[in-house]
Amino acid sequence: MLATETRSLDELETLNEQKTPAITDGFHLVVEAMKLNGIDTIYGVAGIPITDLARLAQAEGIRFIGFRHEQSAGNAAAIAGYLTQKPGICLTVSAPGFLNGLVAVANATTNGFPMIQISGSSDREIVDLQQGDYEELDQLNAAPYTKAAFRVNKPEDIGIGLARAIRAAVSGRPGGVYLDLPAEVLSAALDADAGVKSLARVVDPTPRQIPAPESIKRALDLLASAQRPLIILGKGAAYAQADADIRELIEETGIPYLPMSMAKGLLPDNHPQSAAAARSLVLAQADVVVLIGARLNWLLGHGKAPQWSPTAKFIQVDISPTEMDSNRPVAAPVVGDIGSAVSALLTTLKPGSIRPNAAWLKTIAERKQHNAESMAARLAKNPNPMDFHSALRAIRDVLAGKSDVYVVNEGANTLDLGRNVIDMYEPRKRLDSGTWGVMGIGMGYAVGAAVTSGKPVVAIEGDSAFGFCGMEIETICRYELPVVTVVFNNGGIYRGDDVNHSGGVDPSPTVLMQNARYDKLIEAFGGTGYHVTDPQGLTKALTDALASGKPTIINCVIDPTAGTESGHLQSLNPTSQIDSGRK
Ligand code: ADP
Ligand code: TZD
Ligand code: MG
Repeated sequence: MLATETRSLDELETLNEQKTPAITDGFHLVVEAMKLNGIDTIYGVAGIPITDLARLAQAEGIRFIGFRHEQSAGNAAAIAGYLTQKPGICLTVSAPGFLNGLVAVANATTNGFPMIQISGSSDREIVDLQQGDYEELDQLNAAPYTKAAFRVNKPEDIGIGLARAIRAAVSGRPGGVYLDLPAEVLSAALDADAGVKSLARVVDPTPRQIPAPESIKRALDLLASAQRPLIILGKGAAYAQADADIRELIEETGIPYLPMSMAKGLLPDNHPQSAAAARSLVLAQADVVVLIGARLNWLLGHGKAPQWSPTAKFIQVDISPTEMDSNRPVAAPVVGDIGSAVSALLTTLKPGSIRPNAAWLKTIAERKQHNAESMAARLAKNPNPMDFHSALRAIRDVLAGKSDVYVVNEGANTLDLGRNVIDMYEPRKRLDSGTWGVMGIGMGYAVGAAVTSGKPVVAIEGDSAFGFCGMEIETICRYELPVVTVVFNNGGIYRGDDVNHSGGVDPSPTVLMQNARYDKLIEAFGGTGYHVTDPQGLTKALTDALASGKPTIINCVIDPTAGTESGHLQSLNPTSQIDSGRK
């Protein structure tokens, strides 16, 4: 999987004899180690001590995408990892640059995206004696926020260091890995022959993990006993790229399924077996639930009442054994990689042995119909000023039939409503705030998706969310990426109409600049800006922007009173029962 462009050790040795002098150094070994492992892109920010590393990598044919902030570089690397199953590489300078990137490493670990943050660091002797070096920080201390963290202390360990980082990032549940390269290791010289011999090409970095046959039988026996079965597909299922087998399992058994947000499109959202429009009903009434690459975390109400039936039984397909029983006992754990597990389920499945009860399918169909009608009525309203629904309807209609477009989505109302309204038709095309509900991933994910795929990206961003990463529009313009950013401008976090109850002049904590013109920002970098206030204007702007393929921002004015505080997460937002300051 890592071998897009690889060289054998023999080839390298020959090259070495022909081209390079008898001396090499850490910089060259890092680049050679990357090439040996098929790493073709680095996302980063240059500076001491990794400037020459970035330059050399570029000179050697590795694409370097330079960002304005390390967090976005890290997010781009993480989403590249999710999309390609190869660890995305983020390169940062020491201390502050490292810490900026670390947020993305922690987020990648939380979401199960494979990435490696490679950071330069200051001289160990000075750091360890805390003598105050330039950008001094003991960076390996951040290990708890990573899936794994390694430091290379001598140049001949660079190859093994990168190999360990690659394996840690992609094997098992993928995650964010930190690789610390002190400045002195980068500049250290060593014998070129010894250097090349120290490199390592990772063989089979994501070995198949075949589930035990008895776990497959146990799962199928339980499923055969179900009256009201349900399959839940999570982003682990999307990541696994076992699309055809997953679809076959669903269609062969006739079981209704629910996609988690980043699994939307794994089967097209208009698939007749999708129960997405009857979500609360199926969660509450299912008697046997098959989780495929989805965790029973807060996004699924921890698998507990009131969202779930207390008697429901769970089958869980996951690569991580310790995920089982994490929130609720799992009756039939299937531990293995999803590709192998779903294929084993299909092979062992006796035709006709699993059939959901007809009454169950009828109940779901009725609820879907009812909810679809209410949604259609909601979307058909055309309020002035424009609300979230009518703006999203316009985007949905432009994107229908353009299934190659990646959709990035973050914000609160912008995210929650966007997930419900925008249908996806292809796997791994929806990229969003994920497990943490984090803000600031938008532009990094947009760049990562555009760079790895060459396909257009539409980023639907709350105005607050966009602010966390907005300077990357310069990056998007510099690399001329086909990214259209639609800023849902309601003048605030959740809403734009909250007031300062002290009577003072400062705005409320949730309020942003009213009437901001985000479209003008991109004009500073030669991109195209649109300012729209109604669905017709949005339809035209988005259509034109996608046709042009040029970096674009659409400032989409949304009614400041249309949103809900905390979006769909009101129950998670503690409020003061004494005096909330709202009055
Ligand atoms: P969602 O948020 O979509 O519900 P989660 O991120 O909570 O999804 O869950 C994804 C799960 O998928 C994780 O528990 C992870 O261990 C698992 N996973 C990721 N890749 C694979 C794979 N290739 N095979 C099996 N399980 C996987
Ligand atoms: N900081 C980070 C890194 N992540 C967060 N999730 C938050 C802060 C808190 N937060 C949310 O959970 S949503 C949100 C913040 C600041 C922004 C919501 O405003 P928006 O979207 O403009 O992006 P809407 O459409 O106005 O709701
Ligand atoms: Mg907003």
